[in-house]
Amino acid sequence: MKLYTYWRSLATFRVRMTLNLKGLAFEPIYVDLDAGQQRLPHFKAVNPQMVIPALVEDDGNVLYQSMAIMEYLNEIRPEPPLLPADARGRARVRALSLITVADSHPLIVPRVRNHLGNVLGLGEEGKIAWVRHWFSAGLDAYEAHLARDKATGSYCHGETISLADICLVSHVAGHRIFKGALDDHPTVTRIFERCLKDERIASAQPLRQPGAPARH
Ligand SMILES: N[C@@H](CCC(=O)N[C@@H](CS)C(=O)NCC(=O)O)C(=O)O
Repeated sequence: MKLYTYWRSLATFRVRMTLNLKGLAFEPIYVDLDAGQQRLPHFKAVNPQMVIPALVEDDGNVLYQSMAIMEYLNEIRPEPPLLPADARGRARVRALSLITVADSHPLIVPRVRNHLGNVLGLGEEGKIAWVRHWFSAGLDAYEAHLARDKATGSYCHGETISLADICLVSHVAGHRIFKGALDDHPTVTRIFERCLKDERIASAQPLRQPGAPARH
């Protein structure tokens, strides 16, 4: 499989974690988002939406949208399961995942930040404040749900890693890239740190990818 990826891409980070957890090898193809390579014709031919990740299977089938890719990988490679066995558990894990995938991350991607700057005239400081606001709002939602819910364990849902953890880790990593604090989010911090003890997650981190700055 070929994964179109970039060190800082949080959506691609989610897919890298999933591939690692499933023990699936992939060949990375780098798309420099800072240089706008996602808009070049050769990548547009792969994913007309001009966003990463895109995962290309050996027969040429193209998968896109991180949540769909993660669910697909979980179906074709069931072990270890990244969704609970019960319907309520699956609904909870998907709901936690969507706090970042649907309600936070889409607000901070490059094309949104570019639009805020180029079309609406927001300066660099304003754009950073915007990003921090939406990351913090997502973290508040995670913390409130995880802290009050008995289903929360060492991980977001019980004692095994699920899609919710993958999504939470990507959210916290993004928050940190933009220098956000975690002081008010003890449950999120505990789960994030626990997840990073797993090398399959740790090795997929943005700052461990080729092209990443030594520190950010
Ligand atoms: N909802 C999509 C988000 C895809 C997305 O926006 N990816 C970002 C990188 S994390 C991207 O390629 N952005 C390019 C741009 O905004 O121009 C997913 O989860 O896969």
